[in-house]
Amino acid sequence: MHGRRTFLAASVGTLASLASAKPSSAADGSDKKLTRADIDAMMKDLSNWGRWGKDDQLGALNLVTPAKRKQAASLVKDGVSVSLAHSAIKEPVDGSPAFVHRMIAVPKQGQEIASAADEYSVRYHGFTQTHLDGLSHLIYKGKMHNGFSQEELTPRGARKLGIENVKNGIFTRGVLMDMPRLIGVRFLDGKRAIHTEDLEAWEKKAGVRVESGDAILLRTGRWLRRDVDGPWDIMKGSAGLHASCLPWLKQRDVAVVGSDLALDVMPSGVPDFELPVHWVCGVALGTPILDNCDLEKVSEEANARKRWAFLLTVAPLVVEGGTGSPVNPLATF
Ligand code: UVW
Repeated sequence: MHGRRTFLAASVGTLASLASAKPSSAADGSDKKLTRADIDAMMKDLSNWGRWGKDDQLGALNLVTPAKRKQAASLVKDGVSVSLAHSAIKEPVDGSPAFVHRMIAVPKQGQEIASAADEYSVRYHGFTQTHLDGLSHLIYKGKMHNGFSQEELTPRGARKLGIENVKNGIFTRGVLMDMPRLIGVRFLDGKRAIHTEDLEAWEKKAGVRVESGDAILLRTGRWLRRDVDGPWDIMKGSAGLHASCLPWLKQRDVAVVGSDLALDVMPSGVPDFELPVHWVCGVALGTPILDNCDLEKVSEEANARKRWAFLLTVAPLVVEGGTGSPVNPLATF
C-alpha cells in the first residue's frame, strides 16, 4: 500500500450524515458522499481499542471464541475442502512485484538418491498474492490498532501486533458474499461499489445472517474479470466495499474481512483517502484482512450446495514482527 496514501485536509461531515444516507441508486455509490471527516469519525465511533484490554494484540480475532470454533466445525458435512488462494504469481503484475521461486538444488542425471530444494521470496502486500494483513500493517495518525504507536514498527519488525500473534490460526465460520450472483452477472464491472443494502440483499437471498466472529469473504469476480478482460489499472476501477459499509461491519462484529481484490471499491469516492475500508478495519476495528483471495471455485462449490457458510481455516507463517503473511485459506464444506 506504500505510496498509495494521500491524506490531505479533512472536510466537514459527520457519522450522522452517513447514518442518514439513503440507499444507493447510483451503481457507483456516488450518491453516498463521504469525506475524510466521516472517516475520522468512524475511526473513533467504530473503534475496538481497549475492548479486550489495553495490551491486547489479537483485535477482532477475540470474537472467535471456543463456541464459535465449535459452530464452525459443525458446518463440515461433506468433508470437501477448497483453497481460496490464487496460485503464486511469478511475474510482476497489477503493479505488484512477483513471487520469486528459485530452485537451489535439482537432481543430477544418474543420481540415485537425490532431493530437490528451492527458496521463495515474496512481497505479498499489494494486489496480487493471496495474503493476510496483520494488525501492524496499517497506521493512522501515528497509531496502529489498540492505540499502539507507530514507533513500535522498527527496521527489525513490529514490536507490537506482529503476525506471530495469529500463530494459532483462524478457525471460524466463513460466509461467502457472492455479489456477481446477487446481481446476476459473471463478475462486477469497473468501480461498482458494494453497499450495506447489497450485503443485506445477499443475506436474504443466501439465507444466511452474518454474526459475531464470522469471516466474510466478498466475491467481486476479480480473477474471472481478469481472465476475460485482461489486466486493468486496479486503482482506477475495481469493485469493492464502499466505506458506508463500515458501521455494518462493526454492528455485525465480524472477525475477519476478505475479498478477491483489496476489499475497497477503487476509487473509494472519499476525497484524499484511497482505501478507507482497509484503514478503518485494520486500525479501528482490528479486523485482519484477507486480500486477493481466489473465490471462483468456492463460489461454484457453495452454489452447488446452496450453502454459503462453511468452516474457514487460515494459518499464517509465524514470523516474529511480521506485518502479515502469504496464506492459503481453506473453505471446508
Ligand atoms: C492491498 O491493498 C491489496 O494490499 P495491502 O493491504 O496488503 O497493502
